[in-house]
Amino acid sequence: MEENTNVLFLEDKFMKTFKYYKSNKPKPSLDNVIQLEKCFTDKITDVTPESDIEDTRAELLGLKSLKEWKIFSLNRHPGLLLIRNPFTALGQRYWIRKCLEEYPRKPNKLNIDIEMNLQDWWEECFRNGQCERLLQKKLRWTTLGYHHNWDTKVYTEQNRSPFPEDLAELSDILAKYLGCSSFRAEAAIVNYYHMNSTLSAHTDHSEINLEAPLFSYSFGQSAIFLLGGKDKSVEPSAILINSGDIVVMSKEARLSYHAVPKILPATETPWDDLGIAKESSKNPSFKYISKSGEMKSMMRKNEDNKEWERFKNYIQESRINMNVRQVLKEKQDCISM
Ligand SMILES: O=C(O)CCC(=O)C(=O)O
Repeated sequence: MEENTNVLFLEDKFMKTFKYYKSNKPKPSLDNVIQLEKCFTDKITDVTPESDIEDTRAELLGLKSLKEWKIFSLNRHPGLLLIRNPFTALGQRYWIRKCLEEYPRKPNKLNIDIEMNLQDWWEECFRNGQCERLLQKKLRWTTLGYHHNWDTKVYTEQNRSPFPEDLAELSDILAKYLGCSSFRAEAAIVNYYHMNSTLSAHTDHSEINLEAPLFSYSFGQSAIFLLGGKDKSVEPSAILINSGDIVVMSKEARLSYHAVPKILPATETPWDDLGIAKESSKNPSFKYISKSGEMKSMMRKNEDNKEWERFKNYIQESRINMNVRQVLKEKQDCISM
């Protein structure tokens, strides 16, 4: 009898913290939330990357110089890395726009597919010249590459679309920088959150390759991200994730429980701080991007505030998270039946 009570009590810890941060009345205290701005906390440690060689692709993918990146690890969670917004303002605009305008197009899969089959959700949202707020708010996720099957949790070759070249390139830069050069971006979930959205506790274990890291990029409004352990009995750490921050889940942390109990209004809007962007003279050789000429103009297109307005309106009340995974083992090139 006593044993049973114990088990129940232990299993409750993740949920208890989740409920605490989810609550609106009373509002949770943020005193124990790890904030990267307050780097003096004893809960995190600065990390020096494997290599400090500049990657010529970074600027064209909307990243700051690798020398400016700030990386931290969490003392309680080996394998978890946090990178504090390495994106330029134009870079943030580029990725936000991609997640809204391009990634939700067919053949990619959307949560709303069961209700309506839209070729182009973003275009449909503006079909009558005005913004269809209801339709906009309905989109909660899009899957890219190998599509995550939410029921079976099994990836298959039949349920696969081309993975976006730009997102593969971005993840390749990050992987190389962190010393995981064999990483291949093969599947992604793009999550769309509104101010009252949450994501419940789960682990990401559907990939065949669970040794490869998972890269999670966030834009827009802020969030409290909970990271626990292998089971829900481990009390999770709460981390504040701001626009542009990257979470890397590797090693022990790759299979840890995590969740998003709360979206918080962003105190800064780094996608607005354009400054004067200089024309890039770099002509890097990309690994995945085939139309490299288009990359520059796609990036600069968002300098025009009129062009950017619709995306700005969306992101000032929402958060977008793209999390990228490798599905196959290093020497595997497809999923066998
Ligand atoms: O939104 C986030 O930060 C986390 C998303 C996530 O955990 C997932 O899609 O598996």
